[in-house]
Amino acid sequence: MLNKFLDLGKQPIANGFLYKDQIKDEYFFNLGVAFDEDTKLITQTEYVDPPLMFNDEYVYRGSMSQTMREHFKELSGVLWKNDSPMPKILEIGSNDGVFLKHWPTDSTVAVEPCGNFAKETQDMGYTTYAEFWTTKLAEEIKLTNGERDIIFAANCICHIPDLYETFKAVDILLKPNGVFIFEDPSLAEVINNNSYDQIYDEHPHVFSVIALDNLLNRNGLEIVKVKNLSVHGGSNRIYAMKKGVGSIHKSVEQNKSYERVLGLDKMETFIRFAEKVEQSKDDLVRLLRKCKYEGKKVISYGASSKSTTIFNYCGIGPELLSYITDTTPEKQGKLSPGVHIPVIAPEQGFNETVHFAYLGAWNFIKEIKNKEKDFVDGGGKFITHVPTIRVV
Ligand code: DWN
Repeated sequence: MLNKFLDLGKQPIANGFLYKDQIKDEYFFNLGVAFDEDTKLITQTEYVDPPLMFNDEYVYRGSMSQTMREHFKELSGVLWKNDSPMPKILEIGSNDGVFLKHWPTDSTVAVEPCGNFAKETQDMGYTTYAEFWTTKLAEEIKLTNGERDIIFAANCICHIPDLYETFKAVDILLKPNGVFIFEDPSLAEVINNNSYDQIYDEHPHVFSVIALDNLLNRNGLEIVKVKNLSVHGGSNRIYAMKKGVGSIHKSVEQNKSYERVLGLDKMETFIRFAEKVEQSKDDLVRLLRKCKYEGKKVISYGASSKSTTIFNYCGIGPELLSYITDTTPEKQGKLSPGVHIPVIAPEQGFNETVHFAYLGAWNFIKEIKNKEKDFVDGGGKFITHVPTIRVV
């Protein structure tokens, strides 16, 4: 049974950056968040149809941050050591190839429903299926390319509404002793950081290890290891295998018991979370209005999907944030989804005229602070809502 605990209101497609003449056709949906008493999964009350989000015009590039480029390089080094046989890998949701590029083209297969990115990795030499991940596709790949030693997915599984279909498809394509490795934002960190902006159309679920264990178990798989990661504001890398094949590492029970201490298996926890979300909204709007009243120039740094949730839920538009700077060419020159704040290149607007920059990409705070030393030295300040509204 689904118990709704949070209403983030009318929201647009989080990555639906648009031109002025597209405003009249902009798509909106109601973003409600619920706790499933049966599986303990945090999920949305209404799922957006995937092709509305993931299509040939998709704009998010995983390789835009140095942190993520290094993250995938390091992981690739862990998954394959020079003296071991090269594993046959399949990546679900390969985006612009930020992970894929560390693997040989002849034994690696990719699945990417966004046609523009599928073409990029095809051009890099990888067999890329420009399709959504389904049992039918898994059967086809098994016939054509063979079973896989490793099925990998980063920031992808929590994007798929039907988890039963997803896990069944993994079970079809995984070798008997193969490993399914996937990483997604951690519910524990979302609760600890009050980072409710991790919830938007592309993230129909936010995973706890408890919920994933329940869901994988119902589909012939089980978690054998969990690694906590710092990326994207705190994520978990889950290692799963076919049931009964691998030995279970102590990290699985450790994570589950930590989550029980946090109350991630109880509705009351999420009711309290919803109260904190509302408080965060009031505090952010108050701070931005104060800045405006004092004549300060405030912009946003990083046109993230996460900030789409914040701006639309809080009702923050160009009257409070002059513009957003972002390094992604595909977002520049457009308006942000729903509230229509102009997005420009950092070279055009991240300068000494800016007093405050709201961190839309707070998850890269270290990287950004290092990069923007001149801004900070010149008296510029960042604003973040994580874990509470503050100037840093
Ligand atoms: O799961 C998802 C995550 C991994 O990526 C997707 N559903 C979509 C996307 O979410 P996001 O847009 O919230 O991700 P980021 O990586 O937090 O977005 C940061 C944005 O900020 C990007 O558009 C790049 C930009 N940026 C920038 O302009 N200057 C980032 C850095 C580090 C910078 O220095």
